[in-house]
Amino acid sequence: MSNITFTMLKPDSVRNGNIGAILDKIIKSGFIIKAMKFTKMSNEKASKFYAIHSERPFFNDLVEYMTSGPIVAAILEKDNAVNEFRDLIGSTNPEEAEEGTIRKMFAKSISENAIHGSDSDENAKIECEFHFGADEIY
Ligand code: IDP
Ligand code: MG
Repeated sequence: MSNITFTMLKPDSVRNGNIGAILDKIIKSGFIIKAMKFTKMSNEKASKFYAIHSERPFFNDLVEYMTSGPIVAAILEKDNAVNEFRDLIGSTNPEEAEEGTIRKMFAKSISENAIHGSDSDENAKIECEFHFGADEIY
């Protein structure tokens, strides 16, 4: 699955009307959409998704933010997808993100940072399967 990654356009991207612009950038960067849904995560689902951060001081705020409105979840395909997509979204903190990256262009802060991208092939597989059934992937 090294050619697959998982993304979420986070609630601030949906609220601020940036779904179209962000998807356009993703597609023009050569990613192919394999699965996509407009959905809202429950508290339980967001807590499970970010379980690795459960001991961090920002965990409760993170779950509150990620459940504050709908998201767009998607599976994307490209050679070396995980690394290529992390390059496209930029640093976690948009102030440190490179010019032209999605977080530089659309994120307001380190907490509300517009978009998620898997950080490894192993996590990409877990995250894709967390959000999508086999019959939802094309
Ligand atoms: P990533 O999304 O760039 O992989 P992670 O370290 O995995 O960054 O953190 C997950 C999410 O938690 C971030 O995207 C951001 O929404 C939030 N977050 C990370 N670090 C901080 C912080 O220091 N303060 C507040 N929120 C944070
Ligand atoms: Mg991460």
